[in-house]
Amino acid sequence: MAHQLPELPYALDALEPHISRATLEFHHGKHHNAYVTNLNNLVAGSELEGKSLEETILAVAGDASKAGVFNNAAQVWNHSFYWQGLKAGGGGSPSGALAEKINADFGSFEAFVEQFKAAGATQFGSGWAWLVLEDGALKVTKTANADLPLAHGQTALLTMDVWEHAYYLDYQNRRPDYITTFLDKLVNWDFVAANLAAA
Ligand code: MN3
Repeated sequence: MAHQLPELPYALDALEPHISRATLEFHHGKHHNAYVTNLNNLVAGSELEGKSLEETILAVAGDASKAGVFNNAAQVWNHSFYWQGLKAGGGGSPSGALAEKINADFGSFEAFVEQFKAAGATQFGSGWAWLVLEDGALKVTKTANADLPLAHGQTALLTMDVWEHAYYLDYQNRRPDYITTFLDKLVNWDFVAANLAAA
């Protein structure tokens, strides 16, 4: 079966005023959808047709001749994951086992926030900031363009899209304001906790 654009897990206006309906219409309906269409066109008739998204990413990661497949497959994965990490009334700090793990591995929640903000702010050009699990420890990372933790043996727990299309309609050039709002108002910590529990 061809790759599909997943439905957003909330209404297009659910994240307002922090992320507008217009941003989600373009970001999900145009950008994310284009990655799905491109990926299906690129794998049609090849040995990759019918493989899962993860299988496809791992099959072509590091293969320069398959960069188009990798970029589009990874962007499909990244966006589907990003949507789930957001929710109306989100943000603030986590609780339970996730909070304890963050305190243990970063020293404090505030230290995590500082690292995550810095990763998003210092990713030059397009890319992603991540909270990942690697060898049993939480880490903050950043990746350029479509690159993702799956290609580096890490388990993704949370991501923040810092491509301009993620925030430009709402924040213009003010990426730091988008990052602060992401953390204060939008993070779905239940999703992150479930990812940690399943890792
Ligand atoms: Mn995006």
